Amino acid sequence: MNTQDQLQETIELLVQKGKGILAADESDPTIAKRFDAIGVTSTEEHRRIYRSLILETPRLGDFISGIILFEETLGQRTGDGTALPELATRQGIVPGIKVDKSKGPLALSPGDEITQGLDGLAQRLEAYQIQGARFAKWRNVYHISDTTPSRLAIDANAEMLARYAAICQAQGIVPIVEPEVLMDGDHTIEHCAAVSEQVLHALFHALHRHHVILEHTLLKPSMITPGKSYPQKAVPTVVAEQTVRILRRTVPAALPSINFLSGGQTPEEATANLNAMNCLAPQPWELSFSYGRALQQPALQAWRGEPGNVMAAQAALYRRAELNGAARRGEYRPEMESAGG
Ligand code: 5MM
Repeated sequence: MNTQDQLQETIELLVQKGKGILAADESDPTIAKRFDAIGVTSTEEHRRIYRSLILETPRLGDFISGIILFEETLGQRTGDGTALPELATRQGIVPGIKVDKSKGPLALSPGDEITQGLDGLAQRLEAYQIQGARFAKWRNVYHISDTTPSRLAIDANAEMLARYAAICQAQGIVPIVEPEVLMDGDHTIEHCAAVSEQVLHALFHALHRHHVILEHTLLKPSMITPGKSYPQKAVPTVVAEQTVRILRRTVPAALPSINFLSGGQTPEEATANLNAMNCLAPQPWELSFSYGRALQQPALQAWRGEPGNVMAAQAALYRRAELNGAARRGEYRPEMESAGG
């Protein structure tokens, strides 16, 4: 199969009605934080057990079309020796890989950050492909304050994301581009909208300059909300209107799907906000999810590292995926949160 056909096939597998992507690509420091909260030490074996549990969830592929894995997970196996990417494929879930090497300060630009990982990326992708990865993800972060993100941070980060995306596509790997405008701070929803608009404009200009094929690219943005410390939360209809308004101004119709991150929203908020967007008039792209915390939090709470809790954790994950599947179709109702739905 040539590279273009490969990209097209992966896109068709990832973008399916009623389904979204599960982000299980927490780096070591991040998964350590998640495990700390449930009293589990983050050893390689515990991470293997937990991520096997996720992928062994019966019928997870009903609502999950792709899973983003961390490099370590790509090489891990279940208790019976099945490689985790192979297990994903058996569930009808496309395995993908986080390829950025995490963020750090942007030199001489106080308060801004930049993501690294371009060196050797083409070679790493070849190895990941052999291990089963068909798509990749790279995350940039933007801090909202009176002085950030600076113009420099917006442009430099857009350039990095575009170069990553081009390298992926050259090798037949579908890139997910993730420009995360962080929720930290007490900014208004309007401030978040203004920053997001600039970030997305710069990103799509850079993708164009680097010859990235939008038909074979997925966008993973944050929703437009007030900052976490802003005194009032925005209701789902307001988040939906603000988010879709900015996306319509900045994201070309050629892009097949927008898969949101949850970014610190509760599982219920993330589902309700996605649902509200899918209740608006039809959009040029699919509106879906690529949640990490908003899908996994209830499963982690149910598991707590106890072998006897595995089934309960899987049931919690399946339920959250099912509710987001409903939100994908605009059919979620908050009453569905109580058992049975
Ligand atoms: C923003 O984080 C991404 C989506 O997760 P949430 O829905 O929880 O916001 C997530 O894929 C993230 O990029 C990975 O967990 C890797 O993050 P780190 O910080 O470990 O590189």
